Amino acid sequence: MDRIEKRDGLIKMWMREAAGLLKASFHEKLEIQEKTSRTDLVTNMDKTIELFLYEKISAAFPDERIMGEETIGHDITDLKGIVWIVDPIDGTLNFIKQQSNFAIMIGVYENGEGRLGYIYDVMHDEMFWAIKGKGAFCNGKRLKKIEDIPLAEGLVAISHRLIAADEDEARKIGKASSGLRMVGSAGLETALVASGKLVAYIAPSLAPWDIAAGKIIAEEVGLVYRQLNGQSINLLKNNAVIVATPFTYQEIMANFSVGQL
Ligand code: 2AM
Ligand code: CA
Ligand code: CA
Ligand code: CA
Repeated sequence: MDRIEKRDGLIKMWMREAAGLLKASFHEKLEIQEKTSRTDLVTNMDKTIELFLYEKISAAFPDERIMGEETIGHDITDLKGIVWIVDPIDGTLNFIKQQSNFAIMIGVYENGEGRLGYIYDVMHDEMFWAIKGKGAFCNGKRLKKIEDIPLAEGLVAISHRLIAADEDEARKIGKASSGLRMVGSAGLETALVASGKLVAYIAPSLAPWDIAAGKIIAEEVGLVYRQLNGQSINLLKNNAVIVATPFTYQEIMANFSVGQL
C-alpha cells in the first residue's frame, strides 16, 4: 500500500470533520428508524456520516472499494485489493440515548490484511489508531504492549447479546473474572481491551464494520482477536468474537462453552 502517512493524515482529518457533524446534530431533531428490531436502530446521522466518509474516500482513492454498515458496498464478496471498512456510528443506541460512548470507525485492508485501523471516541476526543507493524496509539501516545493478565485478575466486557444467547456462560465468566462491563460499542470495548483496562471483550455476533478497525489495533498491542470457535476472523460475514489477552483467551477456550455460540 502506498502513501501510508498521507492516508493516516487524511483519515484522521475526515474523522474529526465527521465528529463535528455528529456534535452539531445534537442541536437538530434526530430522525430514528428501526432496522430489524426496537433495539437495532439507525438515524439520519448514521447515513450522513457514512455518505460523508464514502465521498471523501472515493474522491481521494477512486480505485479502492468501500464497505459500510448502512448502505455502501454490500455487494462486496471478496477482499482483493484495498477495501475500506467503515462504521459511521458504532454504538448508535448510545448516540441516541446518551449522546456519548459512540465511535466512528475505519479499517483499511489490503488483500485481507489489516493495514490501518481507527476508532474515534467522539465525545471524549480519543482517537485510537494503529498502522500495522508500527504500533497502536491513543491520540499522540503509544499504547503499551498488553500485560498477559489472566481472567481472574481483569474486567471483561460482554455484548448484551451474549446474555441473550447464553445467560449461564455470561454468569460463569462474570464469576471467574474480576467483574463484567457492558459499554454498548464494540469499538470502544475493543479500545478498552487494547488500553489494558479490560482483559477481554466477548460478543456473539459482530459484523465486519464492528471488527475491522479494532482488530488491527488489538493485534498491534499483542491481543488475540479471533472467532469464539477458535477460527480466524472472516470479514465477509458476521462473527462470534473474542478480543483478549493470550492468557485469558486460552482460559476462556478451555473452561467455557462459548465456542458453541
Ligand atoms: P452499531 O451501534 O454500529 O449497530 C452493541 O452491543 C454493539 O454491537 C455496537 O457496537 C453495535 O454496533 C453492535 N451491533 C452489531 N450488530 C448489531 C445489531 N444487529 N443490533 C444492535 N447492535 C449491533
Ligand atoms: Ca447498527
Ligand atoms: Ca457497529
Ligand atoms: Ca454503526
